[in-house]
Amino acid sequence: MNSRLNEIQKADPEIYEAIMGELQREQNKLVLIASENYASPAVMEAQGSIFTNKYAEGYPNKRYYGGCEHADVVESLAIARAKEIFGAEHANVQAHSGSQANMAVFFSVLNPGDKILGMDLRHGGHLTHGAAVNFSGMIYENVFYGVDKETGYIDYGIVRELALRHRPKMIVAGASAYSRIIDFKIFSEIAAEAEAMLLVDIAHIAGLIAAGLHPSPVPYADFVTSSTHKTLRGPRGGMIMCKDKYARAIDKAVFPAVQGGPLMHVIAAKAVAFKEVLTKGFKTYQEQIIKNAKRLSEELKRRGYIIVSGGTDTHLMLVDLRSKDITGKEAEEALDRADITVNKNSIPYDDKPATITSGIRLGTPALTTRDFKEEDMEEVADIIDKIITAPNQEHNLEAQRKRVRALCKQKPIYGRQS
Ligand code: DSN
Repeated sequence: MNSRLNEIQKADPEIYEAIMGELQREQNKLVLIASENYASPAVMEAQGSIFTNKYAEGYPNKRYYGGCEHADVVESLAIARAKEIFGAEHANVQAHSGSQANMAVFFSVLNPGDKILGMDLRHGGHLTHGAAVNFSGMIYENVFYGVDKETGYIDYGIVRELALRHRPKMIVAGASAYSRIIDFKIFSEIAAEAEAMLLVDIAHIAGLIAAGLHPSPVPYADFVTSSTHKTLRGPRGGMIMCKDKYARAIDKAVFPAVQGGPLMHVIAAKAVAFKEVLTKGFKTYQEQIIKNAKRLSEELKRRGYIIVSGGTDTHLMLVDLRSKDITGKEAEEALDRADITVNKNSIPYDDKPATITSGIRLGTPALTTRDFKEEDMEEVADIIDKIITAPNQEHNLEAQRKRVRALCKQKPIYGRQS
């Protein structure tokens, strides 16, 4: 990896220093942010490739620029592989991000003022599922469902009741901080009953679905969107899948409605990542992500932590810190000082603002990429507990930092460069 940065070092020492700093950070800290991962060297090579130079507005064999013959190969492969992985009728791989994928879906079939029923951001939904501060909340009318206060699970009875009462044009399923299997079949039955379309945003669980470890929404949903860099472990980006009948509308919504030129270097990297998904090792990796998350959740529970919904079926968990007399913000900061990276996160029915929160969200995709197994999760849980128990004692943080360093050294993410 280093050898390719000689040119940056010469041309822009400040950026070089920042990249080297990031290399050290990724190498020497434990990343438990549920939405982050480490893309493979092949994915990063494709993303850093000369395809960054090419304009290719349009779609394969229907471009607005000459010289797209190689871009066509790359995008056609990415589309074919995406369709193969998920069994989709149509795939668009040009969305620059998961948010833009969702925007394109809304633009393809909704009009300003139409009603959307989505999961409340404060209960684990995503900004683009109707939050007031987001385009989805500004342009459309929004109604929200959440999770049950006692169980922490989605209450499908309430989703149905809301759908029949409000008659949204679109129902959005999918979440950023929900640790349980989502029943997409029930969602599709509710959508059919309410005569609504169904969009499922699988950004977080795309890798699990690709590996057959979480039920797929593709047979049930009108539209399925995802980012490509979370459990799927590709480059930072987005994608959309849909039924054939929406193919033209989706392609037109992505380009020219929402975006201009596609990022061909990112699409090349998506194609490489999709090829990796189609290998046998990918399923083993996804299985290990779930095993690690379950073990981490159990180990934290053994140490007196409350996990929202009581545990996890996926790659993430929400830790309710109210029993530990520490806010999410304080926990995030203390963990960071001991070289563990997490994000503070609202828990359902949180009485603290999103800038403080009563919880943290933990995920295992990145640690699993660096080959952490269940037994390592016991050590990780113990370190987290020790930090949260005495977040202001410098000697304690130093002791935990040493344990983090030892784990990182045992399981380096970037060979032995640092
Ligand atoms: N911001 C992402 C996450 O962390 O879940 C979702 O887009």
